Amino acid sequence: MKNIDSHGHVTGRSIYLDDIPTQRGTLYSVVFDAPVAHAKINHVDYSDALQVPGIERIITHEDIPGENQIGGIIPDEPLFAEDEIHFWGQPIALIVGTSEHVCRKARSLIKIETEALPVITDPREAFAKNQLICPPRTFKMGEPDAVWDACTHVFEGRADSNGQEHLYIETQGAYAWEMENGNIKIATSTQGPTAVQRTAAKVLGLSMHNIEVDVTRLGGGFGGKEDQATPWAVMVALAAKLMHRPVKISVNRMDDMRMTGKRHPYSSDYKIGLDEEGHILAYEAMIYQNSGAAADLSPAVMERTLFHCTNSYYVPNVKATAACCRTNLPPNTAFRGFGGPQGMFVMESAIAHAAHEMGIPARKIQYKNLLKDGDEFSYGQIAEHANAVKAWDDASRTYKLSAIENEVRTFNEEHHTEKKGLAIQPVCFGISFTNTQMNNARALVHVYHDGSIHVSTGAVEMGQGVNTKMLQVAMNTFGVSANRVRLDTTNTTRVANTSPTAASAGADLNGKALEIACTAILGRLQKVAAEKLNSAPERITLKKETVYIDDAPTELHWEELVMTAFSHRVSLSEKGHYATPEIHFDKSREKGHPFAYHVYGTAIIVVKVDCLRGRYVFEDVNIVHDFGKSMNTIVDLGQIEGGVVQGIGWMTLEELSFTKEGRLLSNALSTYKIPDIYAVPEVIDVKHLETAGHELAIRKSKAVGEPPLMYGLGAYFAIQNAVKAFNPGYLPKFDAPFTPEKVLLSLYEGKEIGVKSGKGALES
Ligand code: MTE
Ligand code: LUZ
Ligand code: MOS
Repeated sequence: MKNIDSHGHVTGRSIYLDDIPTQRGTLYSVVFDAPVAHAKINHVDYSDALQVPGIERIITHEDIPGENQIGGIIPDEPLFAEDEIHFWGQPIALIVGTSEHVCRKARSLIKIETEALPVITDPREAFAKNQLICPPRTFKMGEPDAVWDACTHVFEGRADSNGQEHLYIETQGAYAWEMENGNIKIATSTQGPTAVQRTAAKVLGLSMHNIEVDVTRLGGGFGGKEDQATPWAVMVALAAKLMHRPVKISVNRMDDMRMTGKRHPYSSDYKIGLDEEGHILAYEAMIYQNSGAAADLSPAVMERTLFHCTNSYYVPNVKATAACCRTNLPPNTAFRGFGGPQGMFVMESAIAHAAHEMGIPARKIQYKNLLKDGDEFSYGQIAEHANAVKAWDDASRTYKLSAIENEVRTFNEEHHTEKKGLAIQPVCFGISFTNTQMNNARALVHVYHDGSIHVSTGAVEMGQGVNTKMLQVAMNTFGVSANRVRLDTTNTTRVANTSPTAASAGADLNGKALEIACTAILGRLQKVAAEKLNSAPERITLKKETVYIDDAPTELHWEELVMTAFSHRVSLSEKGHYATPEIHFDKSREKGHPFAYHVYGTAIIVVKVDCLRGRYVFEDVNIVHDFGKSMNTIVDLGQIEGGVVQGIGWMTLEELSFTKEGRLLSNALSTYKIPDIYAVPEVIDVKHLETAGHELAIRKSKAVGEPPLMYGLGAYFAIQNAVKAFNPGYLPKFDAPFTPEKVLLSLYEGKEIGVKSGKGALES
């Protein structure tokens, strides 16, 4: 089944936030944000700005009727700065006027006097100064300290990974208007409609039932709209309430890049111990997360870093500690993988380090230590249906790994200014919100008496195809064709108390809730059919819009069945509620069974490095991925391709850069490079690992949103291997992204490349 949005997208008819028809009297707004990273605010002078024709009002914290507080996990973030600025780009006021243009003009006329305070941008410095968002946490299994002496090899080092700009194509935005009786409706581009509703109620001094949030779809979220779509929506809701006019905001790209948080940069120390044969006996990590200026989702991201700190490997003795370090950067937030990729990068760095010192390819160590059924994760869950070895073996066989190894070796022997590098990247990612209580969802289904079906769920469509999957669940459960089903917007009045569409769990949670609702209506229809056909309900099935008895079609058609049920006064509506069974986690012990299941896979990555220029091309990315029983192979394939390219971008080209004063330098697409069509791998081939799927996955089709991003980690190590082939004196460093500049320096590190003059200069 094709993605139900494909036609709308290519014809430009899909509705995004900025396509919503504007109402008469709509006002536009722009945020005035902090021009320094850390300071006391002495005075802000809005007088000139207010003189600009078309400016209606400038709203500050003083205008807030409720609480000036938007923190989700910890209440530590004001909507508008009051006396102090904590990051460059922090909102101070909302300028509201008759056009965005006049608001921008007014913004340039605002004068602010500040008194500088010390700026911290480095997480280790923040840690040393005890600037922590919350107490550090430690996951521990076995006792590493007891086994270091027994290890043949022990290596220690440092691994750093930089942040990542989400770069959703549709920037942040929202549109709010007042309805009757002071109620507010907000249309917004958010992954978390309930978070917007709750926070707007709090800031506006209203109750949640006064706020209706509606989301049609997002032009991408990638985690950047899990929490950080909220402030914009709340600001325009506040303006709409204060001014009794519809108010809209559509943040432009540079404002968005400057004001929003990103993937967390991490800096970590690791220690790894192995035996003679390369079995990892012990692993220890101290992980410093650069959280930015407020908590946002950082404690949850840090938690997932710990969950994934050993990736797909079984390590009997683990001690990993992570700290959320408060710096003066915009609060960092969810980004595809949610701290998992950062934790895995440290582990993969430790393995690459060990392999380098031991003079063997990293893949020998990786393969030896892959998780098997019955192995325990450091958090106490036991690996079941562990497909790590299966995926690796399948990839190795299908893509002829030994032939690739030979090909790379031969190429490197024959070429002097170009080298190839090979890396294998296994991935194991846990599915479920790590916070157990968030794993629930609801769906609302109406069957209209003409036989058409209306579906609402808590899932937000952001390009990942969740609406297509929801439609498939409804059509398959009822046995009707796709054109009978309509997926409505995500709306807090139809589906309440939702978790954000995140953690790759959107399709599982909402799909299961939808299945429950559809099955309940189906049960009633089976009864009606049984009565009408003088049969028993359990003998009735629905297929191809027809009622079957014991697999034999009858004359009773779907439309007639529905009409009969309606005339018998049978309810044709239902609300389904689903809460993932079996999962639990005890934070006091840091042990439990937090994940419904794990997703596995293996990528084989080959890169070719131009050793004169430091540039590189990814030739082949070959992946064996555990889809379970994919319910939509085209949608899922799109998720793999997008995820792996986004992961490679993070590891290679995308370089966030802040000055030490906390100003974002990579603040536009001219200075922040993401993979374009020339940078994506020449070949991405994806094969399905044949597995039974999992009962807790929707229709046994495993979650696919985030796991593929982590295949991109292999890009770093593939480049590193190419560099090693060129420069035997290179000492591996783990400092992502591996930009062409860094590659060039690595290629010549330790080599004499000074310009010689005189005889022989040309030859050298
Ligand atoms: N795919 C597209 N096209 N756009 C997105 O914004 N977000 C990713 C992933 N795939 C995203 C995407 C992230 S971060 C998550 S958590 C999942 O989709 C969320 O959707 P799901 O739970 O339905 O998989
Ligand atoms: N969000 C969240 C997430 O709140 N909890 C999670 O575990 C999670 N995981 C991935 C992405 N977003
Ligand atoms: Mo995704 S980081 O869970 O929005």
